[in-house]
Amino acid sequence: MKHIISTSLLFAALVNSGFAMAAETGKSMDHSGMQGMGTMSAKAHKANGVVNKIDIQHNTINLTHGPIKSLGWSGMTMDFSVKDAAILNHVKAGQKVDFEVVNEGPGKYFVTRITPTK
Ligand SMILES: [Cu+2]
Repeated sequence: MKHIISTSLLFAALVNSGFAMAAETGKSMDHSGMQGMGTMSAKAHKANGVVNKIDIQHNTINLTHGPIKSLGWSGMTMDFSVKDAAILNHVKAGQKVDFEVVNEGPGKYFVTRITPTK
């Protein structure tokens, strides 16, 4: 009985250390991944387009944008979210704009900068 207990404890210890190592590896991989993203100019994808509609209440802007090579996108009309609705105060519907998009996961695209095209 004592032997069985100590074996299961050893097994548990091995499993735990295995998980700990996996977690550690995952962490360091995430970290290096983030560092890599950081060096790529904060992953801001530059684009241009035309403003169709601004929704301050929902922090969204609908844009018809040109191709965004760095995202592998062709031109299209779509909604973007913004984290800071204040950036939408400087543009209006119908305007040509230059903007930057940050991708924070599947389907999560945020406009972080937007200015009227000069
Ligand atoms: Cu698009």
